[in-house]
Amino acid sequence: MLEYIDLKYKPNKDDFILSYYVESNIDFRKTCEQIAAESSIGTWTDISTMNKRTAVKLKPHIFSIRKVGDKKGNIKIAYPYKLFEQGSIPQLLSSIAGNIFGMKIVKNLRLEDIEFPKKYVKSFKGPKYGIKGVRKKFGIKKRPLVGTIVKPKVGLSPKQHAKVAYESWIGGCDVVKDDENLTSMAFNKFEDRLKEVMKMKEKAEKETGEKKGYMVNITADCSTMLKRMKMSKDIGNDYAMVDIITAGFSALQTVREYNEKYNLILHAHRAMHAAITKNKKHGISMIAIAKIARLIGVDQLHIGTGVGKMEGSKLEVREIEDDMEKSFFLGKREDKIFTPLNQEWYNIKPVFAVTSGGLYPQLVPKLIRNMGTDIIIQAGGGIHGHPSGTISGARAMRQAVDATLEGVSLRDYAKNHKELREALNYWK
Ligand code: CAP
Ligand code: MG
Repeated sequence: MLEYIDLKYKPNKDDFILSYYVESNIDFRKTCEQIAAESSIGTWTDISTMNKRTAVKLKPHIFSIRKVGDKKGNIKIAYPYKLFEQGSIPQLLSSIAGNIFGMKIVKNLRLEDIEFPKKYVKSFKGPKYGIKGVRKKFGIKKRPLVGTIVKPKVGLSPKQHAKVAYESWIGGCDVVKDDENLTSMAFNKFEDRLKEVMKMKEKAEKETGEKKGYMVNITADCSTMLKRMKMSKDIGNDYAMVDIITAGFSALQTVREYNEKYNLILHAHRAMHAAITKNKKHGISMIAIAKIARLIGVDQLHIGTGVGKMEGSKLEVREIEDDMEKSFFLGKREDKIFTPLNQEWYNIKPVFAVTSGGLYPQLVPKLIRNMGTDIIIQAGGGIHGHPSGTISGARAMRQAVDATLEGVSLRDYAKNHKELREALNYWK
């Protein structure tokens, strides 16, 4: 049987480094060997067809084992570069995130992080705009962008949807997005909505003198998404929003490819991520998903709030944000099991972190304290649920951001900002 555990192995610059949390149903080392085998060149038994070249050139090495119990712990595996197809996320995941999750000998398995080698990073385009490019589009140098999601999620007609978007923009939102499950339904067809909202966007830009953005949700089968990108481009829109998990990484790579000619800002929603990221013992971490999204080249990515209604601690959200923003991410957190890996990003631009989910004015100071100002703050219920309606809701969110940037408490700022005062009294 091939041996994969080699604690003396030193990864070379072309290796992929994978960090996994493993819980085994049998002998721990045996399960680790099987994980390395099944994710690369091996299977459950020795085979007569194995050849020396494969065994030597393509065999991964388990070079680090940190146990936290009899049959569980963190392992790091170095995979040879030649195991992977340049520029193909589907093939990468079919290997390092494929069969191994289903092996009976594995009780739990979580892919914690992936460190990509330079040659692989260079085989991707990364974001077209990145943080700087989006900020330049809006002429917003420093402060967080403020956005909303039109609510109800679905159900409005195109004209009603456009009215909510208009009120959000004149109330102070920079960007307005479709909800993740609004694409093109009988009551709100994609092309009708796009037309109506663009009319309102133009009106809001004229009245406010500010650039506004509309993240239209193009999510569908791949060929329909490409058609919708063209429609968004042709009508003069700046954005395309994609639910990247439900649409799939292969489709996202094609959308990014076509974006070379459409030049849209790609907004990535992560609906369904929690089916694989939430369980801290089994699945794939959000930081690994986020790194894949940055490689493929989304410009904006939902990464959580640390304070709102969705899963994700402040520390996790900040780490993901750092990995999205920095040109070199230093994996530093030493907790008992998981330490994020380093990542040099070379030519890959930073991704704008989108923070959303149960947000409302009161949470803005904590949000900015934890995540900084290079973020896009999105509130749906936190704007359209304001007691005086959408325009006031948008104003209250902008006032909360302005107060925080001026170092003034919301309570003090609310003394002469009615909309914020109403929000503070309404959401105790
Ligand atoms: C937020 C939201 C977003 C979630 C996604 C929603 O609305 O539109 O999809 O933020 O979560 O449908 O819940 P609210 P995440 O502001 O009304 O909560 O960003 O964590 O992926
Ligand atoms: Mg939503």
